[in-house]
Amino acid sequence: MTFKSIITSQIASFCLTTALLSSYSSISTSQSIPQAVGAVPTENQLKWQEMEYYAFVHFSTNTYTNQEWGFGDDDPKIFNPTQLDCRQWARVCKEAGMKGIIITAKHHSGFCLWPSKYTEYSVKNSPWKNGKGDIVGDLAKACKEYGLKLGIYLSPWDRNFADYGKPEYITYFRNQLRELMTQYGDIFEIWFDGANGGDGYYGGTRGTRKIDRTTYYDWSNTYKLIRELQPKIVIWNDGGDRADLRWVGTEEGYVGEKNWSLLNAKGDVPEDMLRHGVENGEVWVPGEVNTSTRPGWFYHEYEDSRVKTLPDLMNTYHHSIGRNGTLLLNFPIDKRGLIHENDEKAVKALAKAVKEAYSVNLAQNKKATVTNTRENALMFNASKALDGDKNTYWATDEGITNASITIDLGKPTVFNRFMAQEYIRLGQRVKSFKIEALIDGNWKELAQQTTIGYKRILVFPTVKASKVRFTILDAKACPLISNIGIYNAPQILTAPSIKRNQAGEVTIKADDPESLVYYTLNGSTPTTKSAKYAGTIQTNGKVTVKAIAVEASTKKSSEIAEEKFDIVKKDWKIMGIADEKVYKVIDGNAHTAWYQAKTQTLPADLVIDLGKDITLTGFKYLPWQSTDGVIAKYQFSVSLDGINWSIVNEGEFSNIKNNPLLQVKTFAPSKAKFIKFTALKNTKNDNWAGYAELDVITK
Ligand code: FUL
Repeated sequence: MTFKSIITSQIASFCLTTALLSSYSSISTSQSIPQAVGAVPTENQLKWQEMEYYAFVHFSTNTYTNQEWGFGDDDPKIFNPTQLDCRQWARVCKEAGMKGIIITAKHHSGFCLWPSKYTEYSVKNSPWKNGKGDIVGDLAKACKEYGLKLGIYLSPWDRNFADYGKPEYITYFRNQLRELMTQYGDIFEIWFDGANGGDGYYGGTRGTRKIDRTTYYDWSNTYKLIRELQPKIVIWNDGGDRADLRWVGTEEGYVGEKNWSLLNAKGDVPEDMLRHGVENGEVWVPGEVNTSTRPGWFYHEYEDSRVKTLPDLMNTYHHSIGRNGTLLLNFPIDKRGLIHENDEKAVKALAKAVKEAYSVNLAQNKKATVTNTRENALMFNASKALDGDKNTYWATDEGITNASITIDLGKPTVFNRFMAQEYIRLGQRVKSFKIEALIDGNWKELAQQTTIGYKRILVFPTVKASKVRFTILDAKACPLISNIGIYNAPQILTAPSIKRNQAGEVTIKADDPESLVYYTLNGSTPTTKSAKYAGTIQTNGKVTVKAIAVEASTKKSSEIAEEKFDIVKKDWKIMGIADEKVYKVIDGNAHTAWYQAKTQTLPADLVIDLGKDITLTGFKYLPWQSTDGVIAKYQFSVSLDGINWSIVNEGEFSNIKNNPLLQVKTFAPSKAKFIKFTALKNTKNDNWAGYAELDVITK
C-alpha cells in the first residue's frame, strides 16, 4: 500500500466513525477532519514510534577481547559463551517493559552471529555449539516466545572482508542482508552504523580502505531490497540517503528539548539538525535515542560497577521518550552470554519507577474547558484529549493556532509531571506551549516549552493545584492534541551520596532534589527525628556519617547511606608539584582526578606532608575510572622528616585493570609526618600515573 492510500483508508474509516457521531454534531463531519500538515509518518514509522522503548544487544568477538571495535583478525575460536541464553535476554527485556531487541548480527569486525553462507568468519567456526549455533535464530525464537519484535544491526563497515571497498563487498553485504531479511521472520528495524572505512584486517592485507559513504553502498537500491523483503521494516541510517529514522547526534542518551520529527530531504545533517530535527523539513525522519546501560557498548568486566543508576536511567527516559524520541537502550552481553545481573537490576528498577510514576493519570476523564473546539464538534472536543485514547483528539478551528484547555482536577491535587501527545498521523504541529497551575486561587506558570510531537513529558517540582491550563502558544496549523496526562511521580529514593572535602566539610546529596535528608554523625541509625540536612556540615576528625533521603509527603525513606571518614586533610600539603590541580587527589571527590605530567616517567612519587606526626595503619587509592594511568604496582613509604623514608607496604592492586575500584591496603602501625605513594607500573605498561583520590587510615 502506498502512503497516500494508507491515509485515504484511515480517513475513510475515520469518516465512518464520525458519521456515527454526527448526530451529536451540527456540522458535516467530512469538512471537519483537518488536513495533514507537511510530511507525516508512514504506518511503519507510526508503529515503531508507539513501541517507545526497546533494547540493543552488543555481542561479538569483542566481548572476549575487551574491545569496542574488533580489527577483523580475532580468531573465531575465542567466541565461546558458556551459558548463552537468548531467552534470558528476552525475559529481561520483557520484564523491563521493552518492546523489541536489536542484535549486532555483524559489528565492524565482520564476525557474524549467524552462520552466513557467504563467510567463514562467523559462529560456525567458533567452539560455541561446535559451530552449529545461530544466535540470530535463537533470539528470533526467544523474541517470539516473549512477544517482542526483532531488529538487526548489520555493520556496513566490515574489517574482515578482503574486498571491502570494492563493488564485490556490496554484493556480499546484500547477500547477507537477504539472509537476515528472509530467515528470521518479521524484522521491525535495521540499523546501519555510520562508522565506515578505515584500517582493518581485510583478509590479511591489513590496509586502510576509504569509501565514499554517500555512494558506495548505493543505499537507494539497498533500501529497495530491504523493503521488498520486509515491507513492515523501518531503516535507521545516520549517513547516505535519508532513511526512516535518524540518529540524535549523541550516544549519551538524550535528544533536544525541541525535537521535530522532520529533516530536509537532501543535504548534510549536522549535529544541530540531528539533535532538534528541522522545523520545516520536507521528510518525516523521527529521532531514536541510543545509549548503553554502561559506558561501553560491549561488555568489560571493569564496568560492572559503572551501570547507570536509577536517576540516570530515569533522566534518559525523560530525555528520550519524554522528548518525542524512542529509547534504544543497550545491554552489553557478558562473556557468559547473558545480560549481567547488575544491568538486569538497573532496568527493572527503571521499569518499576516508570510504572509508579505514570500509571495513574490524574487528568483522565476530568472535566475540561477549551477556548476553541473545531466547528464545535463533539468529535474534537476537550474530552478527546483526556480519554486515554490516542486515536481521538481535541482540535481547534482552521487557523486557530493559539488555544487553551483548562482541566479541572476537582480538588487541590499534588502533581509534578505533565504529558502531552499530538495526533502525529496528520503531522507535527505545535511550536510552543505553556503549562500553568491554579494554586490557592492564583495562576502560576510551571513551564514553557517548544515542540510536543508523539509524546512530551515535562518534569517540574511538586505543586498542589486545583486546575491545570495547557496553552498552545503557536503551531503550524490547528493543533491536534490526542492525550494529556498529569501525574504525581514518587521521588526516587536511592540512598543519598555523602562526601567530605579537604577542609572537612561534609555534603550530603539526595538524587531527587525534593527529598529531605536526615543524618547522624555518631554511627547511630538516621530517622526523621535525626538532624535534618540543611547545608554543609563542618567535621574535624574521624567521623561516621549515616544519612537517609525521605519523601516529604509520604515519609517514605531510602536505604541508609554510610561513609566513614578518617582524619581531616585540611593541613595536608602536596610536595614538589607546582600544578595546583594536584589537590584534586585529596578533594574527597571521586569524580575529579589528577595525572602526573606526561613528561614524568614511572616510577612516579606523590609526596604529602600531613602537617603533624600521625600513626598510620594503611592507605586508600582510587584510580580515575578510565583505562589510563591506573596504577597496578606501588610502594607506600613513610617519613618523619621528609628525608629518611621507610617502605611500609608494597605490592600490586589485583584486578584493578578489570575493576578500577577503591583499593584499601593496611600495614603495621607506623608513625609519619610525610607519606610517599610511588607508582611503579600501570595497567597499560606506559608512563602515566593518575589519581582520583588518596587517603590514609589512622590507628
Ligand atoms: C557506534 C559504533 O561504532 C559502536 O561500536 C556501537 O555499535 C554504537 C551503537 O554505534 O557508532
